Amino acid sequence: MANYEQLAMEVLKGKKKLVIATVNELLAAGEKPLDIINKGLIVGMSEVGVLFSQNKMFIPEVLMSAKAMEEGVNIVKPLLQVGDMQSAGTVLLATVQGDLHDIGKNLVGIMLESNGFTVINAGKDVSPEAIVTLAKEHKPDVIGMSAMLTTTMLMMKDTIELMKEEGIRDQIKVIIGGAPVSTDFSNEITADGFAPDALSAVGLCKRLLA
Ligand code: B1M
Repeated sequence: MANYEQLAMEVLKGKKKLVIATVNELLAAGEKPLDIINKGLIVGMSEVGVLFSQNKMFIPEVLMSAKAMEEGVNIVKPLLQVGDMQSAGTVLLATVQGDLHDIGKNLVGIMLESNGFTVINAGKDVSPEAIVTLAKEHKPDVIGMSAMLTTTMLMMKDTIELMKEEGIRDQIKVIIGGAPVSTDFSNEITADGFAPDALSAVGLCKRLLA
């Protein structure tokens, strides 16, 4: 019988096929899609983070884990989405320029979609200019920026400054997230808020648009 510990271990070991099989088994056993993400896939990826920081795992292995996690998320993602519900708002999501980490940002997108938001996922390594161009085109209610590197988090500030220069800052809320950022940093760069995880991002967007 499949369980969450096993799923987390399979993510940690980058075993893509086993992750797919275990996720399907857990779903067949009646486990909730959100639990599969939170209790299995994220737990495994968090352990990858610990081992990577201790130099006990290296980039090729981390990428295999990331791929395995993505495959698992892809199976549960459609099951999280809310059918024809009226959109709770539109969120433009991007990992900032110079930063290739997109697992967390994509999870934020999934959680937002499953809570009725329309999400425009601009991808990773997205420049301030590209974010502003997309914002002018799609007119989102919120721009959500993700950064995982201390070297790229300053791109969030640059993006907000460019939004001001282009005259669109007043019309769009800005939220930020990712390991190196915080509420203090959010205040410093005049964002509208910081969310420590994907679920908090949903709550934050709801509060900002209420
Ligand atoms: Co990199 N990496 N990485 N990495 N990587 C970190 C971030 C690092 C902390 C590892 C470490 O040294 N301990 C470190 C950053 C150090 C720093 O700047 N302080 C680091 C480094 C140094 C690097 C490279 C420079 C390594 C190198 O090449 N020498 C390089 C940089 C590449 C680049 O971006 N230019 C690099 C590369 C990579 C991979 C490509 C191999 C891979 C990314 C694959 C991918 O994303 N597709 C990778 C990974 C996987 C990690 C770790 C191990 C795991 C990140 C992750 O996916 N976590 C990470 C270590 C760690 O985090 N402990 C590390 C799981 C995910 C669910 O959590 O992303 O935190 P997280 O997202 C959470 C919250 O943060 C929040 O909600 C999410 C879900 O709850 N959140 C938001 C995130 N965005 C949000 C936005 C919001 C709200 C909430 O609103 C908009």
